[in-house]
Amino acid sequence: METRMWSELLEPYHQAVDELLVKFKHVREEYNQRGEYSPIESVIGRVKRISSILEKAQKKGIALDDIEDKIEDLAGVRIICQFTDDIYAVRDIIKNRSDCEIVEEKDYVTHSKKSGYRSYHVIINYNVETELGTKTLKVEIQIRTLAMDFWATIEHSLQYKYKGKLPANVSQRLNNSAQAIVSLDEEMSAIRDEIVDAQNSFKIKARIVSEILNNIQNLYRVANDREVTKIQDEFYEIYERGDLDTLEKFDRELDHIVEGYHSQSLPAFDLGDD
Ligand code: 0O2
Repeated sequence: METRMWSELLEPYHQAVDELLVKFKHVREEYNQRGEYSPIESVIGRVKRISSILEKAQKKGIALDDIEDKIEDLAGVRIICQFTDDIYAVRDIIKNRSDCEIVEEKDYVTHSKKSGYRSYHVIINYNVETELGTKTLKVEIQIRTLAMDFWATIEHSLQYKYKGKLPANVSQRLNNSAQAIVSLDEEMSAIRDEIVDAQNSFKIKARIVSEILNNIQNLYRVANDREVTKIQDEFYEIYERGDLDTLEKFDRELDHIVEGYHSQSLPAFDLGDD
């Protein structure tokens, strides 16, 4: 196939990956905006390199004309989660979307591959709107935890280095580390609530601090400098104490002060994020 033909063939797959990355990032944002824990930690994607396509086609005896039908991961999206349970939550999110039709599922999480590889794969039919009309193509979505991703990335590099023929000692160590990854995921799941609580507190604190600083900045435009400096010092003192409840109370009180100035119709000021 000529290079130009490859580009034409792969262009809709690039579009599909780009679109799905945006969509899944927005799913995560929606959870964050609602102040809820997002089962999606991060999303990456790629279109398979031509050299990898040729290699796979050769390995599986696929004719070049059948590539689109028979290679399901020309477009690949990887969704990384924190905990094993999140993988199934993400699978359900995909199931419920009207723009993704799941055509195949491979659960390598419960049934790991012989290599020790663990990940949940879904193959979807996805429509892209092209200049030539709607094109339905397959996208492989790999869903895995951070720990599973770490293992798979290392193993993939080693397989590449040794051209698929891993020395026995490396293979043994990879097997051991695959076991360690299973234990790590189990341990993390056992303290999931603690971890999620800590992460939520961190996010809440970041939001409150940003609100307070925004209000203080706005007060500088309308209030007496000495008064605002006093408020700012008070904020630093509360911040250093690190008590979230007191910080929240201070935030509410500051809101009242700002509203007070606002209702006095003093110069309008921006209460949104700068
Ligand atoms: P790349 O470079 O990631 O694109 P198979 O017949 O098993 O070779 P198939 O039928 O395409 O492959 O489906 P499968 O087994 O679900 O694997 C699809 C993809 O999952 C692979 O794509 C890898 O990305 C990943 N994967 C599967 N098994 C392993 C494994 O043992 N180790 C690692 N690190 N990744 C794996 P490609 O095309 O093989 O590779």
